[in-house]
Amino acid sequence: MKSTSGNAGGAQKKKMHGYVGFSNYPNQIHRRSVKNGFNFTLMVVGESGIGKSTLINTLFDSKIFSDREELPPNADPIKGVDITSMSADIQENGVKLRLTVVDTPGFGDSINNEDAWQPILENIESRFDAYLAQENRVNRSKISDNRIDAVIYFVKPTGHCLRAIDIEFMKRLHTKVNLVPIVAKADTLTAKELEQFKTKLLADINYHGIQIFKPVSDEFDDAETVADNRSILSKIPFAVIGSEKFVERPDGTSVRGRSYPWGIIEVESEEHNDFMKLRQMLLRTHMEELKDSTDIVLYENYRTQKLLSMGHVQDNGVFREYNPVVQIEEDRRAHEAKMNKMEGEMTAVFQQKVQEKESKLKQSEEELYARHKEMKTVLEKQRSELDEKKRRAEATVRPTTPMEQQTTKGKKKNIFSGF
Ligand SMILES: Nc1nc2c(ncn2[C@@H]2O[C@H](COP(=O)(O)OP(=O)(O)OP(=O)(O)O)[C@@H](O)[C@H]2O)c(=O)[nH]1
Ligand SMILES: [Mg+2]
Repeated sequence: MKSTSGNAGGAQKKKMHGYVGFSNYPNQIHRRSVKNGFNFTLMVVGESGIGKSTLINTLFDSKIFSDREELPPNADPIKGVDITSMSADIQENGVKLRLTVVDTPGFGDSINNEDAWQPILENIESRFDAYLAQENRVNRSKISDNRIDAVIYFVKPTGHCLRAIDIEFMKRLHTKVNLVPIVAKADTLTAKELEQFKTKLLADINYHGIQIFKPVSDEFDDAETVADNRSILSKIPFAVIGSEKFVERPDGTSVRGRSYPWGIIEVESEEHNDFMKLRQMLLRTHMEELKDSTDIVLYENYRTQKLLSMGHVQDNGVFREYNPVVQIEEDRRAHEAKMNKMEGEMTAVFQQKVQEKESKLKQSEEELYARHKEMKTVLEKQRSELDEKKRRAEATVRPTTPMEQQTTKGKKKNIFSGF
């Protein structure tokens, strides 16, 4: 069929003569986004006391997690992983963000941590399931999205390679969530130890084929974005420190950091740790990419697998462009094929019937012939018997010559004359 645009396969480039206004579209999106606000859901995973709550409070510069209540000395320790979620509405320069942080206290605290990843994976999948159920509803106008956009995985600053629990966790989850591994409490290692530790971690991650979230540039990115991505990439896995406390610098100003007998470590100093790069990636430059990757790649894969496992199959026919001429031709061909099939079936039935009749006729002909032959034999036999009888009868009643007749008469007389 001929394309009505006159340019099948691609749009024509047209030069405009004046301002019509669609270049304002990004501003419309911006206005609507500011009005509606954003959602961002983060999960933090790492063993108890590794600094999860502190880092989240430091990242968002607010008390998302309140100070930990000390457990009474005789209280039962948490058994297994206990997943809790915390939401907060925060605002910056008029932009509203509904932040949800999912905490996983108890991870890695048991004696046997073999299955520590399990409840976390189940939680992530149940959020996908909830989203899928909403998508399948008749009315989809209000879908609440509670899917996890990123997991910050806290690696213990051991200075050695990744532990079995770290590898198992990341291997189990990397296809379900954007993984952001970080070296926690980076101030407990020297700069050299940190550098070596990061190299080892990256080597382990690559060796085990674990996919972690990394910024990627493409040909459409401007030079600034490409440079930003490169500098973020160079710091992965981020080695960070967290602190909500302010410390005094030698010049008298106070900054968030940690103070030691030998000096202070500033949270927001790029020379002291990678906190700034982590925050930049999560909140300033790649939040939308994390959300996109969750929605378009991770959730989509999960959804496909789930629906296939439930027995759904994709009918690509419904996605074809509708062309009435092609459709009529296809219908005609289908009808012809159907008629041909019916005709073939009818011919086969007819031939079978003829064959049956023929063989029946042949059979009765043979029977008739056999009977005829039998009767003929019987008749022949009767005839020969009759012939025989006739012959014998004729022989018995043969006529006498005149001499014989005289003799007989005389004899007769003689017979009677004796009386
Ligand atoms: N040296 C050092 N200490 C830290 C750092 N971050 C947090 N801490 C300290 O570690 C302790 C535990 O921090 P939290 O943030 O409560 O740790 P958590 O991981 O939330 O612990 P749970 O909630 O029990 O799982 C606190 O005393 C923090 O001050 C850090 O970067 N460096
Ligand atoms: Mg905590």
